[in-house]
Amino acid sequence: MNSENKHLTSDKKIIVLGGDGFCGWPTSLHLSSVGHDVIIIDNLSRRNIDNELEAESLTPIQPMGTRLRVWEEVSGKKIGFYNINIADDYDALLKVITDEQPDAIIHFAEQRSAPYSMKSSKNKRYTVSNNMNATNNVLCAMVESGLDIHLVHLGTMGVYGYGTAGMKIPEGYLDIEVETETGDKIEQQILYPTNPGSVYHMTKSQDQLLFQYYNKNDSLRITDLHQGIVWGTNTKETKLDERLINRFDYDGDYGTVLNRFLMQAAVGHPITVHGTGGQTRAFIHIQDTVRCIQLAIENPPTREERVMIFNQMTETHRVVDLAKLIGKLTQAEIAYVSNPRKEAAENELHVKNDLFLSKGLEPITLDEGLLQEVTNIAKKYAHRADQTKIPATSTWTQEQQPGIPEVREKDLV
Ligand code: NAD
Ligand code: USQ
Repeated sequence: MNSENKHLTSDKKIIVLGGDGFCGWPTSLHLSSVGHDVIIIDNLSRRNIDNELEAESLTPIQPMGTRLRVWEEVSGKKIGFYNINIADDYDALLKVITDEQPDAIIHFAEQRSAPYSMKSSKNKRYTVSNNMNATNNVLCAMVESGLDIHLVHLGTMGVYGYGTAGMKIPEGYLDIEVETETGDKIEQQILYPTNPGSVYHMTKSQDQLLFQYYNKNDSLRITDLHQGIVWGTNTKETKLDERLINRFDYDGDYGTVLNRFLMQAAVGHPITVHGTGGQTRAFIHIQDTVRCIQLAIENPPTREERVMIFNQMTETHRVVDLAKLIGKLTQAEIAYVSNPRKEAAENELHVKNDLFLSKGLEPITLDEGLLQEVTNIAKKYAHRADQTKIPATSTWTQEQQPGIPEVREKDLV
C-alpha cells in the first residue's frame, strides 16, 4: 500500500493549532480531504496583526466561517473550529483536548515573522510570551489530559543558524565525541547547537528544549519539523474554490523572500535584494509542506523514542540567484537595498533531508511552471497590492536606521 492511500485505513482525529494561517489552512484541508477528522484552534491573531500593520494578504482570504462552510460544500467534510488563545487560555485548550480526545495535535500557532519580532521591545516581548506560553501550554495540557497524543510542531531551519563548518546540517542531532577524565573517548548525540538570527527564531530554539524536557519526563511523543522558507500559495485543495484561497503575504514583515520577489516582479516593483543577496536559505513549496505533515502524522514515534526531528526542506538557494532567475523570467529590475537585518552577508548551506525522502516524499523543486503559477496569482490580485507596504523597514538593532532601505544600485536584467 503506498503512503498516499495508507490513511484510508487509519483515520485520525487531529487538532490543528493555528489552522487559519498560511501553512495551517492548506494543511487542515489536505488532512480533511485524505480522511482525517480535523478540528482547528486559532485566535485569529494573524488577521489582527494585518489590521495593526494595515497590510492585507494579496489574495482575498475569507472569514473563518465562510472558509469552513465552503469546504463542507465542496468536499462534504466538516472541519471543527474553536477560537482560543492557546498562550493565554489554558483551561479552554485543556477542555477541547479532553473533550475531543485527538490522536494528534499539529502546532503552527506561533508569531512567525522575524522582522515583526524585531520591530520594538513590545514586539519582542509579545513574540516570546506568545510562542513560549503557547508551546508550554500545549505540552502541559497533553500531560494533564493523560491521553497518548502525538504532537507535530512546525519549527524552523533557522534554529541551526545558516552556516556550518562545511558539513551538511544533520536532522536535529549532532554526533560528538567527548574525552573523560580517564582518557576514554565517549560518543554521544546532542541537540544541534542553536544559533538563532532573530527573537522569533530564538523562540523556536527554546521550543526545542521544552520538547526535549517533556519527552524525557513524561514520555510525550513529539515530532519537530525544522522547516525552510515556504513558497507558493495554493495547494490541490485550496484551488477547489476561490473562497478557499490561501493567504499570500508580501509586506515587509510577513512576506517571505521568494513569494515577495515573485509578487514584486508581477506588480512592477524592483526586486528587493538585501545587501549582496549572498544569503543562502532552505526552501519548500507549500504543497510539499502539507504532504510532509501528512507523512509526519502517519509515522509517529513511540513513547520510548526521543523527539523525532525532520528537516522539512527540499532545496537551498542563494537570494541573489533567485532574484536573477525571476528577473530573467519577468524582465523585472533588481534593487540592491541596504540590509535591515543583522545577518551574515554571505553563507553556504548544505542540509540533510533524508528522513522525509525515506518516508516517500517526492520533492517539488523550483521550476518555471510553478514560479509562473505564483506570478499569475500575484498578477490576478495586483489591484489589491499596496506598494507602500513592500519595503522591509523593521531593523535588527537601534544603530540601524529605521525607515525605507536605500536603493544602492539597480541591475537591468
Ligand atoms: P501564520 O502566521 O500564517 O499562521 C499562524 C497561525 O497561528 C495564525 O493563524 C495565528 O492566528 C495563529 N496563532 C498565533 N498565535 C496563536 C495563539 N496564541 N493562539 C491561537 N492561535 C494563534 O504562520 P505560517 O506561515 O502558517 O507558519 C506556521 C508555523 O510554521 C509557524 O510556527 C512558523 O514558525 C512555521 N514556519 C513557517 C514558515 C513560512 O515560511 N511561512 C517556514 C518555516 C516554519
Ligand atoms: N530577504 C531579501 N529581500 C527581501 C526579503 C528577504 O533579500 O525582500 C532576505 C533576508 O534578508 C534573509 C532571507 O531573504 O536573508 C530570508 O528572509 P525571509 O523573510 O524569507 O525568511 P525568514 O525571515 O528567515 O523567515 C521565514 C519565515 C519563518 C521561518 C523561516 C525559515 O517567516 O517563519 O521560520 O522563514 S528559515 O529561513 O529557514 O529559518
